[in-house]
Amino acid sequence: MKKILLINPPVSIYVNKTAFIPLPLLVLGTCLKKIREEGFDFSHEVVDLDLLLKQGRFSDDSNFYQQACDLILGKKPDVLLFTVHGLNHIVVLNLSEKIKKERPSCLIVVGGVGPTLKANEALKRCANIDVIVKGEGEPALKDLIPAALSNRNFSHVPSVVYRKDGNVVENPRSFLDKDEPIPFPDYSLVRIEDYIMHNKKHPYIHPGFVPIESGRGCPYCCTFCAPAKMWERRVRYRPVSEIMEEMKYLSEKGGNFSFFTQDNLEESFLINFSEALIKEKVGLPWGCYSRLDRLSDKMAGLLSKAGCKMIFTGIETTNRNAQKSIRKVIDSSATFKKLQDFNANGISLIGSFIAGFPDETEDDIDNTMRFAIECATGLRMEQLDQFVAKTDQDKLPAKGANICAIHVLYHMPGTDSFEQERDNLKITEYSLHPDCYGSYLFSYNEFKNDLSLLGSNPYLNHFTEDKARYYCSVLRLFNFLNSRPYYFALLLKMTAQAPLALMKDMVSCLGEQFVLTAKIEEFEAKSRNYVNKHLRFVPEWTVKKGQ
Ligand code: B12
Ligand code: SF4
Repeated sequence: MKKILLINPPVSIYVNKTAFIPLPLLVLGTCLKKIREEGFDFSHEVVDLDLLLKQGRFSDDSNFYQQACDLILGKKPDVLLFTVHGLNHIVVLNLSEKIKKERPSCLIVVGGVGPTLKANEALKRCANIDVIVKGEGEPALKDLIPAALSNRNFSHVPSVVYRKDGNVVENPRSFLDKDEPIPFPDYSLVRIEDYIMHNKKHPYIHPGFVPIESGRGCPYCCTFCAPAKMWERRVRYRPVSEIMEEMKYLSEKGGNFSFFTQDNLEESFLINFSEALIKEKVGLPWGCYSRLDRLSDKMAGLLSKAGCKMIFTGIETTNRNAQKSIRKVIDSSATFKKLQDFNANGISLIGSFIAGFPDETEDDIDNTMRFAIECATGLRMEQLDQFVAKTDQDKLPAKGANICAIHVLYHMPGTDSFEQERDNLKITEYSLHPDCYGSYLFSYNEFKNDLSLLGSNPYLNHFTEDKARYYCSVLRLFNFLNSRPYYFALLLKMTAQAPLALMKDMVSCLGEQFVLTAKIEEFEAKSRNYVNKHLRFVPEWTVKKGQ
C-alpha cells in the first residue's frame, strides 16, 4: 500500500519550547481520509518533527537532519506533504535534499502561506521539491493525491506549481467553494494530550493554549501583510456550532484557552459567535486577532461576557503618512479609548507597532514609543507620570494591562510592500539571532543569500547596515523595558528623558554589538543592571512566557 506522510517541520518561537498542534496537517488529514473513503488505496500519518524536537527526542543542531531523515525514510513513504510556516523552509530544503538522494521516487509536496505567495519563483529555486500548492490545500488535494499515487500528471490539478519536462508549470489557483465546509481537523492523527501537557510546561500566551480555525481571510489589504495576499480579501467563517464543538472537544482534552488563528475577526462574526457562546453557556476563555479600531463601542462588554480574554491587534503607528503608506489608517485616540474600555471589561490586548518607515524622523519614533507605553498601561503619558509620581516604587504594578511591542517594518515576499521595495531588500542578521529566533537549526548564515521565497522570509528590509543596527538595538531594548511599563515610565521620569533618547543612552552604555547579539539571559541581566542603577531598587523585570 502506498504511504503518505504529513510532516510538520520545526517552528520556533522566541526561546520558548511551545509545540503547536499542527493544525494545517490535521485539516488536510481530513481531506485525505475522504479521498481514501472514495476508494483510493493508501495510508497516511502525521510526523511531527517540531514536537519531537521540543520534547527533546531530537537534537537542536545539525544531527537533527539525520535523525529526522532516518525516521521519515524508515516509513518508506511515497509522498511527503510538508507544511511550511514562516522560516522553517530551511529545514524542508535540507531534508528534501537528503531524502531525494536516498529515495528519489518519493514525491515532495510543499504548502502554506509562505510558499503560496511566490510559488513559481520558489519552485525554480528548489530543485528537490516537486510540487508547491498555492493557498488552501483542500481544493488541490482531491486531484493531487490520485495523480501523485499514479501517473504523476498534474496538468489538471488546481493551485499547483510543478515541473514538467524540466520546465516549471503553474496552474491557476482555486479556492474552496463557499458551500464546501472548511474541514473539521482530524485530531485522531495526533495525541492532543501530548501537546497540551507539553505546553502547560512551556506556555505561549496561556498554558493550555489551543489553536482553532474560526474561518479564513481578512477583508483589508495592508501593504505589508502576507494574509492579505494569501486570501485576496475573501473572507469566510465556519459555522459557530462547529467552532463551539471544537472548543469543547479540546477543553475535554485539557486545552483551556482557545486561540482563533484567523487573521482578523470582524464585528459581525464576533457578535454571532459571542451570542451563541453566551446562550450555550460555553464558559471557556478564548482570544483572537481583531482590528480594535473596527470594533464598535458595544463590543467590549459582549466579548467579555462570551469569555474573550485577549485580543491581538495591529496598531502599527500614529503617523498619518506612514499609516497611508501601509494602507492602514487608524484613529489613534479612538483606538486608545477602546483599549481602555476593553481593559475595563477584563480583556487584555497584545498590541503590535511598527517602526522603520522610510523618512521616519526621531520624533516619529518617539511618538510610536510613547503610544506603545500608553497602550501597555492604558494610561495617557500625563496620567502615567502622575501615577508614578504618587505611588511608592515597590507598589507599582509589576505588569501593564497589555503587552505592546514595536517591530521593524519587514517585507514578506509576495506582499505589496515587498514588490515596491524588492530591489533594495536584504536580510538582517540581528533578527536571526538563535536566542531570539528559538532554534539552533536556523542561522543567519543559512538565510543570508536567500530571499526565502519558499518560506516568505519575514526578515527582509531596506535598511543600510547602520540603520538596521540602530532600529534592531533600540527596539530590542524598548520591548524589554515595555514588558514592565510602569517601571519603564518611572525610569523615564527619573532620567528626564524621552523614550528614544533613553534607548540610545542604554545602547551606548551596554554596547550596540552586545544589545544586538547577546544571548537572552545575558541581555536581560545587563539591561536590568542598567535599570536598577537608575531606579535604585530591584524590580523583578523579566517576563516569563505565559505570564
Ligand atoms: C499559529 C501561528 C503561529 C504559531 C505556530 C504555528 C504552527 N506550528 O502551526 C507560532 C506562534 C509559533 C508562529 C510563529 C511564526 N509565525 Co506564524 N502564524 C500562526 C497563524 C496565526 C495560524 C497558522 C494556522 O494554524 N492556520 C490555520 C491553518 C489551517 O491554515 P494554514 O496553515 O494556512 O493551512 C492551509 C493552507 O496554507 C494550506 N497548507 C498549509 N500547509 C500545507 C501543506 C501542504 C502539503 C498543502 C497541500 C497545503 C498546505 O492548506 C491549509 C488548509 O487550507 C498564522 C496566521 C494564519 N491565519 O494562518 C500565522 C502566520 C502563518 N505566521 C507568520 C509568521 C511570519 C510567523 C513567524 C515568522 C513570526 C516571527 N517573526 O517569529 C514565526 C515563524 C515560525 C517558524 N517557522 O519558525 C505569518 C506567515 C507569513 C508568511 N508569508 O509566511 C502568518 C501568516 C501571520 C501573519 N499575519 O503574517 N506562528
Ligand atoms: S494587517 Fe490585519 S487588517 Fe491588514 S490585511 Fe493583514 S490581517 Fe487584515
